[in-house]
Amino acid sequence: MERTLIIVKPDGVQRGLTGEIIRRFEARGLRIIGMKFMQVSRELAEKHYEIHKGKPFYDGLVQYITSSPVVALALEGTNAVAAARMTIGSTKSHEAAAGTIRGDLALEVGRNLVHGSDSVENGQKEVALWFNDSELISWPRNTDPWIFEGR
Ligand code: IDP
Ligand code: MG
Repeated sequence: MERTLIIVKPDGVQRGLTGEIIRRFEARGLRIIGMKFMQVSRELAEKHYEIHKGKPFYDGLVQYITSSPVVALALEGTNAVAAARMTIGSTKSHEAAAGTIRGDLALEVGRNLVHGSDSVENGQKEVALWFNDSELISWPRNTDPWIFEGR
């Protein structure tokens, strides 16, 4: 099953949108296998955003994600990565389609509320970076056969 790491970023938590954001992923059918409220360390932020190192927005990005608590979620589902990215919307919030989290709730790229893994490989890697095995729960959800055909 695909996995994706979702982060409700500091602006989402500060604005009281945590529930609204999680609701959209739950309603989409993705299964929560891990969730925690946490303060991101500089070390974790730098590892997570390693690929953006050297870009002009990198320092601001690390500052943003460590500025205040976040809620991290590990989600599982068929097509979890692509489906979550569509639910999140384009990186530049002002260009994100209406109906997406960013398109409905955000205006700027540097305050775009939420992170979602960008590939199946990164979904597995990021979930492993943010969660210990003991923080992940593999559970059969009673609605799974109504969401995942043939399971
Ligand atoms: P994504 O979150 O849609 O996958 P990425 O390109 O992976 O977007 O960029 C990671 C994060 O870096 C974005 O979500 C956003 O918070 C921030 N970011 C990206 N581009 C810019 C920029 O041009 N200015 C300020 N922040 C940016
Ligand atoms: Mg990204």
